[in-house]
Amino acid sequence: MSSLNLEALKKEAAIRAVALIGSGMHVGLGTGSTARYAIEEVGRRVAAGELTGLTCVATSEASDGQARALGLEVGPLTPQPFDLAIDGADEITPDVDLIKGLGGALVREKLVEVQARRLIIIADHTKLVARLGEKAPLPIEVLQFGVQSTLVRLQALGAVGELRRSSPDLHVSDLYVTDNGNFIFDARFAGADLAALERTLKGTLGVVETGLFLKMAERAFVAAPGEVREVVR
Ligand code: ABF
Repeated sequence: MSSLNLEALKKEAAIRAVALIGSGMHVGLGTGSTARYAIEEVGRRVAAGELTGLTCVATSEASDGQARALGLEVGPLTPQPFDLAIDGADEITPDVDLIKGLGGALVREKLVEVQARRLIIIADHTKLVARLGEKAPLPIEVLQFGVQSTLVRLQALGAVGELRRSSPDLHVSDLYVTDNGNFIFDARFAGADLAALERTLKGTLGVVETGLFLKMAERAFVAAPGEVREVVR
């Protein structure tokens, strides 16, 4: 499938999710190329007068900038629950368990989306998997201080991987730094039950957060050629 068609599918899924937003809602805005279409559609609906009184929180500096440029009211994360949060994912199981974080925003995404009454995931069909870890690595956000010691701890748990670089260009060696000033370790755990691993990973010194979003999402709109499937937990 051409990348152009894949972008069209992402946009279709995004429009379906944004249709769930009503005036006056408090909305979490995700991060990544699919979430970008959702933010664009929210901006379109607000500009058309279809939505009023929205308050938003973005899950990354990039999404914050895009939303503000579209005239959306974006504020800091407070304990106020979100009526709805919309975000992308890297892998989606039939139970709507997710791997997220290839967009580098997993910590802020989890902090926002854990407060959402409804977390709606949007994706193209390439994100569907039977089991987490099939295609995508598991991003793990780690502190910069003592990072090599943290990697030794993760490798002792069976993790194989590398710290994410700021560019796929082999000549660029500097490491990707998240909005929170941390590194990301993209890890693979051969055949492991990632859900069982989540608690151990969260208890590992130096680990800030993992890209496992388990039992958090209500549903996913997954666009495939000719249809948008709804995967409901
Ligand atoms: C964000 O969207 C990240 O958690 C996830 O990695 C990314 C998916 O990006 P894209 O929509 O560009 O595939 O939520």
